[in-house]
Amino acid sequence: MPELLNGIRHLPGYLDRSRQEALVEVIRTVVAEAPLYVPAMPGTGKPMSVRMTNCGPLGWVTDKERGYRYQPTHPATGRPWPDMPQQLLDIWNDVSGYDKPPEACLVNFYSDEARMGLHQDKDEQDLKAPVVSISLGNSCLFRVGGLSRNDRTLSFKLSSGDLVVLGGEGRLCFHGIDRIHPATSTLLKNGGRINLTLRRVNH
Ligand code: MD3
Ligand code: FE
Repeated sequence: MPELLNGIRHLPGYLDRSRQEALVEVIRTVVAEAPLYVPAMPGTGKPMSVRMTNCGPLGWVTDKERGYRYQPTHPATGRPWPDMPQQLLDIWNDVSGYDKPPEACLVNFYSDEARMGLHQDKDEQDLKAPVVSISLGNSCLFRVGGLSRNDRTLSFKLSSGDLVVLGGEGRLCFHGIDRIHPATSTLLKNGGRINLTLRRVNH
């Protein structure tokens, strides 16, 4: 099912094992420079179960006081985010069909117990640019709906090496991660799942 909803393309097995391993190494380097942190929900301050960091000129962050936003520095270290690795630019150029490079790569790390509730991604100025999602490690149950929270949803599995390109109408669909399937990949020694989302933020 390459085309799920208008503009949502699933590319199963896009990355072979050696490219997955190379990306994990790249992400280890990013995390060494920009440690994973626990994001908090705006207003309540409730911690999210997913840990995050970023690379590229901008990073997506959230905290209790200031909420969801993009900023050029890490919230804990105050340092600029690490450079966007060439491997990620190559993937963007191959699948996005977009003429400008991504400004942010959000790195989501899921323990086997972590989840991400149903939400829309609309913190970007440039909503015409697609979002490119790369899955590494244990597989997960991904859910995608429509433009309203109450619309019917469709669930499918994302496995290590899969890409999803969210463009067109699909760009603003509600989506979330219902569960991680433990022990379904040997890529990450300590289990869990990594998702990378490449995004254009500004016009
Ligand atoms: C569908 N991440 O970081 S990526 C997120 O696997 C996020 O970590 C999930 O949702 C994850 O915001 C899902 C796939 C994804 C990303 C953006 C989308 C699916 C999307 C935007 C619109 C519709
Ligand atoms: Fe999202």
